[in-house]
Amino acid sequence: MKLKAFQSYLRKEKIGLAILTDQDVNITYFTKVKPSFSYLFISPRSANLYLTKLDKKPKFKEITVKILDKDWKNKLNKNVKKIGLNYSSITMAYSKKLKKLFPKAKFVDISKQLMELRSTKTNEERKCITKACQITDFAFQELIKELPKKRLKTEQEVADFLERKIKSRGGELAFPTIVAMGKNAAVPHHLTSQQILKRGFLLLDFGAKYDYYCADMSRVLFLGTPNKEEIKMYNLLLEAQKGAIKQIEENKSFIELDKFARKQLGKYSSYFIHSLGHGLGLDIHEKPSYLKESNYKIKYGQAFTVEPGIYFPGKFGLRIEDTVIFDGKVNVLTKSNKELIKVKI
Ligand SMILES: [Mn+2]
Repeated sequence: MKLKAFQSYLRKEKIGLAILTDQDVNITYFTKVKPSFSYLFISPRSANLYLTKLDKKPKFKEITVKILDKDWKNKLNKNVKKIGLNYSSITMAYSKKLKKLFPKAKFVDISKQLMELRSTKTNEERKCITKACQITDFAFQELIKELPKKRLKTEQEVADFLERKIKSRGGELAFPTIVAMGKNAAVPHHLTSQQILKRGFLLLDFGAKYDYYCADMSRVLFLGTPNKEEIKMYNLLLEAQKGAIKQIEENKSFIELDKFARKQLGKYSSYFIHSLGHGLGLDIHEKPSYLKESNYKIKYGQAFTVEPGIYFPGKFGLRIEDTVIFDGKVNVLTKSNKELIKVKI
């Protein structure tokens, strides 16, 4: 992805070399591969991916592949004065090693620049996120067909089913699937358990990952027949979610969008205990953020979620979430039905 843009940043900041280490997801960002072990060295003019002999050697136009042989360190240019490291990924151990390897260099943090680059997506990234969302929709659709057959008995079995369907379409998991029955859903990050399915709201928060890119979606089903109060709460949340999506426009701040959703919930807004969403891409949580302190505005190419929720401890929890991408207008990429689906039990 935006390798050239990153290199011009290095040039501008007079950073002779940026080093990304081992499990840094930014290696995948620039190379579109995920080696079992690697370093990526990027200078203003070149980029070298160092691999062990254990991985398949990828072919690139703009990146040279080198092998971590016995004397790879001796072949490095040690005269570089300023080296950029990703402080939010590198371990202390690697940082120490590199400081020893380049004793004359000054080290600076490049984490912010990497986050900013990734906060708006290229067309290629957009395609991967779109595909991840399609696989997510597919798994949900299959679940809707499966649930009335009453073969799935527990939260865990529902999660396993969704995950199997994701994998059957070439996807991986963007994060561990949350399946929360009844009062379990009052904990937004409930750990899927052996809880037996029964009458009540069933919350699903899950997503596929395709070509390293994440989708994120939450839906709530009702097992059995909901009462008036339950339908009212669900529809209140649904209107807030749809309303917030309609408010998306260029240069509006994410804080404002968050505030709008809260206002829609009226007296129930105190039960909305997290922010309205998050950016996503290679990571399930990345920039842009809805948080006050980061003060992001809606820009072309951003991919993010819109996910208001209300949580009543000891009773139930609701969250409706879509993944969207902004390209002058809002595109909702997760297309699964949001009306309250009732499943006979
Ligand atoms: Mn989410």
